[in-house]
Amino acid sequence: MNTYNHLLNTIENKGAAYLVLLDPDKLSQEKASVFLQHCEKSGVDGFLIGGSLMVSGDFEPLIEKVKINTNLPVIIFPGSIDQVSSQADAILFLSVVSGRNADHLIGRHVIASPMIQRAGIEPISTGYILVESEVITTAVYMSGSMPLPRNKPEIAASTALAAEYLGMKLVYLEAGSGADQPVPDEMIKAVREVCSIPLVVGGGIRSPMVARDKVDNGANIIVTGNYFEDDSNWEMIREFANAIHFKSPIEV
Ligand code: 1GP
Repeated sequence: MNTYNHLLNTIENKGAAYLVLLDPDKLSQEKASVFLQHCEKSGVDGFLIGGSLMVSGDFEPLIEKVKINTNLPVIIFPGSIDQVSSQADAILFLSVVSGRNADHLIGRHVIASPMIQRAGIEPISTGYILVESEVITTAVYMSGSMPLPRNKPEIAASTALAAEYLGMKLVYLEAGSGADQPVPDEMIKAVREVCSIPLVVGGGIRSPMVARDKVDNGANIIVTGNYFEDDSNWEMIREFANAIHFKSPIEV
């Protein structure tokens, strides 16, 4: 089964899917194996790997580590065109549809497409919507585009619908890694009302309750990253997974 269908099945069977974002700059090689195995045992459905700006360059070794330590899918979440690897299962083929920077709407894609085809990994076309947060996030800055105003759910809904009509397979509402405020519930609801493709929500989600609110308002896939950079929070992974998998929580 391809990764997109795996995500669709997970959404169908568990209510919603839970992906953990791994930032190669932040997850130490020593701790990675323990963390990855813990994620799998706790009910995580897959990993996103990548970052808007990658400094350390430990991208390939981290994908390899996931493959050695777990059976979960690895989906590249690329911040730039050098984040393509044949070791991954899939790549989010992100078009920053909230912005008007042609390079991030289609330009980089022209360069990346042959690389993805050569790598033999599954591209999952994704309408990526950067939502305004209190601070300028790395994703907003690096994309050179204006984020969508957080108090304008109707713009988000129209943008997401346009992405669906363009044939994209996912819509991703992104508040930005480490955002003070996650994507507002009203915005998720407005997008859900008009869109039928799965809706990914990430950025600034730091509690199972907030994750569940996002799902209750229409998110189909929840992404968390930052919160687990502190290993004292690892014990919460199962609680996140259970809050998100409302149809089939794991017995504790
Ligand atoms: C993925 O950027 C997010 O969409 C991850 O955000 O690091 O704030 O959880 P956090």
